Amino acid sequence: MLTNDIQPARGVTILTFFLLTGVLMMISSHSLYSQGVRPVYIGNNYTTIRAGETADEIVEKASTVTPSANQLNWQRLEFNAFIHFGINTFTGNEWGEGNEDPALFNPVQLDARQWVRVIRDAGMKMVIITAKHHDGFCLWPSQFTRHSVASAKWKNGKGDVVGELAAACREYGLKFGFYLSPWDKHEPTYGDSEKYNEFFRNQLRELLTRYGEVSEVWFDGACGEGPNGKKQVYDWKSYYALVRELQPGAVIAVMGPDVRWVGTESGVGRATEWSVIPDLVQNLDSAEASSLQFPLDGIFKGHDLTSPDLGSREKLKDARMLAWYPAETDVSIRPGWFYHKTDDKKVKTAETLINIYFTSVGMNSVLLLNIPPDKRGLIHSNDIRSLNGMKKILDQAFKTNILAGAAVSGSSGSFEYALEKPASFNIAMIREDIKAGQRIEKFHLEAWDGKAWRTFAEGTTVGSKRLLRFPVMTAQKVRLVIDGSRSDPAIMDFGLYKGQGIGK
Ligand code: FUL
Repeated sequence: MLTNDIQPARGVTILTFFLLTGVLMMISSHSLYSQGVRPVYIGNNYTTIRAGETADEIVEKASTVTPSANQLNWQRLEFNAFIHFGINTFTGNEWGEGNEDPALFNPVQLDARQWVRVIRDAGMKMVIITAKHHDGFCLWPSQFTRHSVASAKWKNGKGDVVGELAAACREYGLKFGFYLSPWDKHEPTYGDSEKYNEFFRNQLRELLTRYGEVSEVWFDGACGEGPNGKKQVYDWKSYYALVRELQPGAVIAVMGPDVRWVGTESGVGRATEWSVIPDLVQNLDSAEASSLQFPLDGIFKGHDLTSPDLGSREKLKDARMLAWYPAETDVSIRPGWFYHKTDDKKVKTAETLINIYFTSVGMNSVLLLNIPPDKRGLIHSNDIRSLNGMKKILDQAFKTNILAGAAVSGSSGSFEYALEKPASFNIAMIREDIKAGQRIEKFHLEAWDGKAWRTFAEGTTVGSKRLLRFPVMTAQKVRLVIDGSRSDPAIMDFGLYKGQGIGK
């Protein structure tokens, strides 16, 4: 019935158990559902707090905020690729000046199909490319500037990197997205706010209409002075409106209301990561919060949310509004975002990538791993080696859920699993059914040692996915105990695995 739920549940699911045994389902309904039958999942990703609501009522309310359909589809992708590629690849810069000669751009062996194959084989589901970085050089032939591939030596100015990548994504069944830097150090109108906003919307429209389906639009917040010494004032609302009109299934990330930057570029997310965040808006009373489908667009105010605690009870108690605003963890496989030959020996190892996977995907976040193609226009073999190594470890680790087929019993806060014989494991995976909201605040895992229950792992939030690593345990009976929850927990999946080379 929920057509946007694209991920089949794995292993033994607690929800299934409750349905089968007739125990009362623990998911409370929320306002949109109660209005009648809906053919598709819509979500309820925004709510306001009325004067006089108590701290406990606000917490209860937070547990009923759910992802929008776009946010849910995005969250289920789990692991995506970032591609930083452009004039910097040829100058050796991380940030260009905007005055680089476009003729320098000449990736003679460029093969976007190789990128997508490498990315697909590593288990990633979407590719997001820097269509334009801060230097203003466009990887597609924009009709609004000459500072693009159209002025490059590559393919005598007839090439289109964005087009080749979008086609390769379609061919291999991956989603496609783009990063577009509003800050443009080349464009002469930058700083002349109205003129530049028009220019930016024109470029955005090209990208949203020429390349088929777009699943994520990534707006960077960096904003410098224009050549006239004036600071550009971005018209975010008009950018969002264009994305919604032309690609209504895309999420708008970072300087946008759908997806939040996790706050670091290290690959390490928060051990306590709430997807429901208070007070993202500039003016709650604004009448512009009117779009039923995208209620935040008119009032959202983009800013970095980097503090370690964004959504605890303490943060919620004075909230005026609450929204589902999930984290994306962007990190590069190399020291920089762009390719530099001098970094060839500094590519992150498979083991480091595994750690990053556990501290991002395993901490209620989507991982956006940057893999910058080199000057040839290919992903370097050192990067491929690390990615393949990582994939091998992940495939082995998550192949067998030792709880599959186990007998389950329990009550609302404790779920016990009895295996046919003792088994060993060193990873736990827990997933909440976020279509019902994020609720769990604290949990622990116990194993029966023949005489007593012994705690072997614990955590705080769960959300879309929580992964825990611990020294190898052997047991025949284990249980998951929920120690704190904002309302009745709705757990979709619980699994135990034995992984080799998973680190920690
Ligand atoms: C930042 C940019 O300044 C970096 O160059 C990079 O693109 C990163 C993903 O976002 O804001």
